Amino acid sequence: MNSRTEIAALFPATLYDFLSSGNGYKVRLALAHLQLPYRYEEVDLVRGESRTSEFLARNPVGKIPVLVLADGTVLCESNAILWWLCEDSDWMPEGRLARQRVLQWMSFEQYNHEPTVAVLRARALHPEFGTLSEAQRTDLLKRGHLALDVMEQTLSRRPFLVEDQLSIADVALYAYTHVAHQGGYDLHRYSGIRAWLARCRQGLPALRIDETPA
Ligand SMILES: N[C@@H](CCC(=O)N[C@@H](CS)C(=O)NCC(=O)O)C(=O)O
Repeated sequence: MNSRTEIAALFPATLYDFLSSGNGYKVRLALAHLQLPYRYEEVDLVRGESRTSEFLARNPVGKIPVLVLADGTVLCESNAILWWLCEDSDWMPEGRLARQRVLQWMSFEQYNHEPTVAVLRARALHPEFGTLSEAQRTDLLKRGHLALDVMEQTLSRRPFLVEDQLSIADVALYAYTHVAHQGGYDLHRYSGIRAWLARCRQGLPALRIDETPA
């Protein structure tokens, strides 16, 4: 059995997710791309459903997305799930150095981009998560724009983040960048990022972030 066949045998899976989540959206995009069947289970974060004992038994960190495979194996952390799903797909470059670059961008996403860009958007979409002070908002806007500046430096020179093809690094960063304006980020100043978003859209499945998977 090759590993794609092994993976297919672990589906249908169940994805625990929250529709507006970019972290969940990364996994939804990969599952659609690989045409792997799954059941979508909404976890209402506004109602605290990620902190119930039932949910914490699956992921003690109390966060979606969580993918539960048909044999009961539990996968957590959006980028680690992306890696597991796509390791031997056309969304993963082959060279050792290219894979290092993929992980480098995915680490950047989790450390510099998501904690700023995603947080302001989440607070704008879901005021129930709590309000931020003006100083906190200003700081997140500044640090998020710094992360976008870093992406722009690369994307004004090349079509995708790693080599010349769409990879899971692009998927990881597309998820919150394409909706960054919802958190107040100004994408007009980033022509390289805007052109990259359009290129990503061409290679990604036609599934919007706010669209419940079929
Ligand atoms: N590093 C995690 C972050 C996941 C995350 O922050 N999930 C948020 C929604 S986007 C969540 O579940 N929050 C619920 C909570 O903290 O109670 C990943 O990439 O999967």
